[in-house]
Amino acid sequence: KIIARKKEEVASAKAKKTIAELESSFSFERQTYALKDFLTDPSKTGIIAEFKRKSPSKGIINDKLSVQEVTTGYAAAGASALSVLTDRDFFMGHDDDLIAARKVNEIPILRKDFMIDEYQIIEAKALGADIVLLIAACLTPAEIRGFAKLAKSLGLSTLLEVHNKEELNRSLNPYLDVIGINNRNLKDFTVSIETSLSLAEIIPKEFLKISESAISNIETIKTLKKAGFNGFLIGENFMKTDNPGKAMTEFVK
Ligand code: IGP
Repeated sequence: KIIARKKEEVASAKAKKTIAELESSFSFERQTYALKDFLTDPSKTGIIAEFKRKSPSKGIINDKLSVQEVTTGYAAAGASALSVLTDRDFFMGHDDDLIAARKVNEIPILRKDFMIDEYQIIEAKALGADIVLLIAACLTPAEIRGFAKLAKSLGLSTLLEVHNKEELNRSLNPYLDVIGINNRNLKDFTVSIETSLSLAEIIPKEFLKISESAISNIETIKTLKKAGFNGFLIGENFMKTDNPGKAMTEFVK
């Protein structure tokens, strides 16, 4: 359902702005930040902190706060990177949220969306993103390879998201350096940290590992670090409070 909606969205975006127009945008000039450098920076927390107003599984999480106040709060709390939803229909996000976050932050930003077309990768760069998300469950291995190659040529990092062994094995390619394991099953929304723990061992050691979703206590981070995880993607646990940056500061203390 999401994929069909995305196809319409991309078609209408293409009609409004050509690839040449995207490429002439001012963001194409900027030096991007590499995700792997920030994940391995010992002065940062390894957390990729997410700005998310709403989700299909939880409904409205927080629609009161500005993207500027939330993301600068996360950066001050030691985030290695930021994740900003740009999907409107399912997550109440917006491209303008990413543009706004870019203006006030100097750490990598993930464009959190369902990427199904090369156009969206070029658009991510134009919006000021540093990282694109490729979800193995939505893409063929050839698409993942092609999209990751394009991202790399634009100076963008790719976060490949998998949630089982089969997706992992079919999707790896040399243009990737960071693998995310989603603890939330996108089909039935059930969550389990075990998903990360069991897949950790079979990820080849040249890749950095991130555990995504349903992380709400610091003990879980300790367990994941022991299992070799370099990064942690956290949204709701911070967004459900009225001061997500402060919630993150308390969390990592
Ligand atoms: C954050 P949580 O449970 O901390 O809010 O999860 C992030 O992992 C989640 O939003 C997410 C996501 C996605 C959203 C992971 N993969 C793909 C949309 C699409």
